[in-house]
Amino acid sequence: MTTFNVSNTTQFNAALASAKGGDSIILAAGNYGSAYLQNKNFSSNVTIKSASSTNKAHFDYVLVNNSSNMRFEGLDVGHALAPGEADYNYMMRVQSSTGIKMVGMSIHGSLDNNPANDGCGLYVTGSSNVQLMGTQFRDLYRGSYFEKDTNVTVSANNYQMIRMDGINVGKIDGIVIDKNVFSNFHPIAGDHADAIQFWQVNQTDGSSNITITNNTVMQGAGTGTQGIFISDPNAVGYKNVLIQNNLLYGNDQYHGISVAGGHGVQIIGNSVLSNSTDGKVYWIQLTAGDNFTVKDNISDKIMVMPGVTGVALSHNVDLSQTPSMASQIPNLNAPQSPTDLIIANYGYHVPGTTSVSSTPVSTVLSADLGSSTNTATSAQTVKTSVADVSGVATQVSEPLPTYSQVFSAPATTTNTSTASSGGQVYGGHSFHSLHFDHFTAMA
Ligand SMILES: [Ca+2]
Repeated sequence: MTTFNVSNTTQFNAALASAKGGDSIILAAGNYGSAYLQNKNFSSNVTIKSASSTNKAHFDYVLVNNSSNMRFEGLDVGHALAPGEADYNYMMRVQSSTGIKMVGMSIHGSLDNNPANDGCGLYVTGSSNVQLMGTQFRDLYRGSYFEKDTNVTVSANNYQMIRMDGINVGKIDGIVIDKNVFSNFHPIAGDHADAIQFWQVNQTDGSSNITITNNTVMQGAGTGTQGIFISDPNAVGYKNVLIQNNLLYGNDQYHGISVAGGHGVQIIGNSVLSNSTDGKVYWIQLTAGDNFTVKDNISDKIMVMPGVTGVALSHNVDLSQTPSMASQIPNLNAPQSPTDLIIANYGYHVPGTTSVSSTPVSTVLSADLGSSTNTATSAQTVKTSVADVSGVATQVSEPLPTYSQVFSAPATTTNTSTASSGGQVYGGHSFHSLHFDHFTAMA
């Protein structure tokens, strides 16, 4: 095990050239420019780490290509867009790689509290066994995008001051999205902002084994976003999906949790809420697919659209049906933190505080959900522990950072150049042209 202490690009490149599995490269604070890490295959982790957690070593751009077993820790990655640089360019790319870990990173655009002038954060494609944890995304068009990957963990990351989407997922087999925090988004007119969005446009295969747990989406000082939006299914769709114990709070939006083309989907114990005077209902909606379990949720509204089959609905609060339940919510109209939105017996709870069965999520995920035409069985509807996602609990040893720990300077509470809560144009998704028309299903 060798530790290389480096303080400039020449030393960094030399250390990389001689590093072996188990070695560490410790970077003094400074600007290391752009890194192109290709064909770096190590037998075990090589750690590339900032010496200081408060004065991070900076890269303008990082590419990891055709490589394996690297752990990036505490690096600052990003840049303001150059004149003429496209806003779909990413600050960091991981492609055709395996065993890549990114921990405690800061990935950002120009830190001027305006995500309308920024590129995208992290793109991971064609890769396996990827972990993204404890990383801050800020001042970005999009936060992170995973496409054609297997076995991905996205945990305890913080998405703030984002223009469009926090997490995007294309074709995937095996992803855990757990304990991430989303707040203070600033879409501009024409954007279709989601905290978490899955789609399958132009993908030749479906997605499977998706776990979305313990995430919180608070509107904060920004514009309300859609929450967990699983859309645009191809013929295969989304198989084996667990959406549990997420808190979604946003105004001026409809899609809190929306699933189209799911096969074997559990939606359990989520809170999907908006201000009582909001003109739009923030809903849980099932659009196409089969074998759904929906229980223990509280939402403005819960809707199962025609054609969806095999739905087991139980023990939910639909505030459009029982508006009196809203009075149990501590501070529905001006929540300062997730605890202002927690009630007993339904919806989101702080992870680890619920009294539920001991069946771990991993057990449910590994259960055979049967053919896509089966209806939900009692075994699938057992309420599961939300604090014991296999593999994640041991990886995250510290609590979520507070906002002040994440960013030394607070985000502006108003952003007149980009805030447009009343002016979004729906259906004009610019990222791909075949986007599902969200409102056709309402007709
Ligand atoms: Ca910016």
